[in-house]
Amino acid sequence: MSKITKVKARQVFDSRGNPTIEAEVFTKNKSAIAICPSGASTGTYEAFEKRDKNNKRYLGKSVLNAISLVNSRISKKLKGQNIHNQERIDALMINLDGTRQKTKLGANSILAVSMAVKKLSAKIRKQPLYKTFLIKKNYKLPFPLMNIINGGAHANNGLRIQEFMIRPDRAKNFSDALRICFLVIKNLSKIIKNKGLSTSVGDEGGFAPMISNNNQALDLIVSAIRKSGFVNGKDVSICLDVAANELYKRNKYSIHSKSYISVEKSIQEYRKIIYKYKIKSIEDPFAENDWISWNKLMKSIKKVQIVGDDLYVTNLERLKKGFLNLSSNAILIKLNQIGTVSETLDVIRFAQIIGFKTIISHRSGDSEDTFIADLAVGTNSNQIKTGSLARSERVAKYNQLLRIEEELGKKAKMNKIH
Ligand code: 2PG
Ligand code: MG
Repeated sequence: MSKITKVKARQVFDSRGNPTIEAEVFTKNKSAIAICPSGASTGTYEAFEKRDKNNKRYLGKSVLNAISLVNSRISKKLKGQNIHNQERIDALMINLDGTRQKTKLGANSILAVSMAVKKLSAKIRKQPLYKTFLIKKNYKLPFPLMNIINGGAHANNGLRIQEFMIRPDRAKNFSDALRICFLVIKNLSKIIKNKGLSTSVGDEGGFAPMISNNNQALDLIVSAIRKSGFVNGKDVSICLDVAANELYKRNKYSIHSKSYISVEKSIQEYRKIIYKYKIKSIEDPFAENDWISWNKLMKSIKKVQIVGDDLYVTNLERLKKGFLNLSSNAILIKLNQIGTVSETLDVIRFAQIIGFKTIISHRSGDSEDTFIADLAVGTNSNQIKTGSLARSERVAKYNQLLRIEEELGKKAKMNKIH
């Protein structure tokens, strides 16, 4: 048995340049590190991210208090624990915190430690990380939901929809999936440039041209897919994250333009763009408490993946509610929305039992940590959403998936999306 001897945290920076926590967990002669990511468009029901609001040295964004809690209380509690007993370690931290949303210790402190424990356990067993989750054989590679145009809270261009993504539905393997996305992105870059627009990128590496109309963004993507020699809706599909929490006011939404319209009208507009642009997946089409509208949309469209992100916040209770309410058919999984590896795996397990697609996701503020790439393979998740082929913190996850694919060799198969 390998026992934890110490847990140490330090302040590092995320891809937006904001402070975040890196935890390092030690046994007698080994250690592993993990970095906690951070969102911009967060759900109200997410686990709590602890920051030093009153410390002006880092404009209220430092995580020094959370770090000192890891170094004192968490370290003391976990000392002597068996590194391979992830569930017990996570339970000890959950109990030490004692609140529903992990407000005392902060989900950022707890998660960084939880991920580092998982990594160290794999390292000690000399196993690749992806082999230590739910799946023990027949590993499958996830389809990338690759972000190519950024809007909403991830850019300052005025686009209502937060993420415009592509999914290479006919890719034969993961490297081929990346090659297809690469071609579309390079062609999109040319098209954007030819229109005299900027090819600078947003928080998740997708282009952030100064346009403010959803259809204009969708038209650009359709042209790029065509220019790359692919058929939209067949070889490559367009997928969206509306992040509608940000576009909601008094039962109305401003998804399709700046003006607020009713739910019925919003659904009509959704149907129009789904048909016109052959959209295959829509995340957070409505706000986190608007269960009725989610259900209406599910009933009025067929064969489209409807993904709950802020709706579920990787929380088992909310997922159960969504299942009973028939709110969606897929769930976005973000470790830091719930705060431990064990709870995340519980949610994935349940989602797969009820037939939901599971999509492992980065956060808009992310790091070089590639934990989620392994998590996607190790849980047989159909898709991974981890930004564009730009910005190292995004590309790092894709590169890790390429390594895993190479290691699996001939056994590597793509997951199913239908
Ligand atoms: C989302 C995420 C990730 P954020 O809404 O799905 O793309 O964004 O991390 O800002 O919540
Ligand atoms: Mg989202």
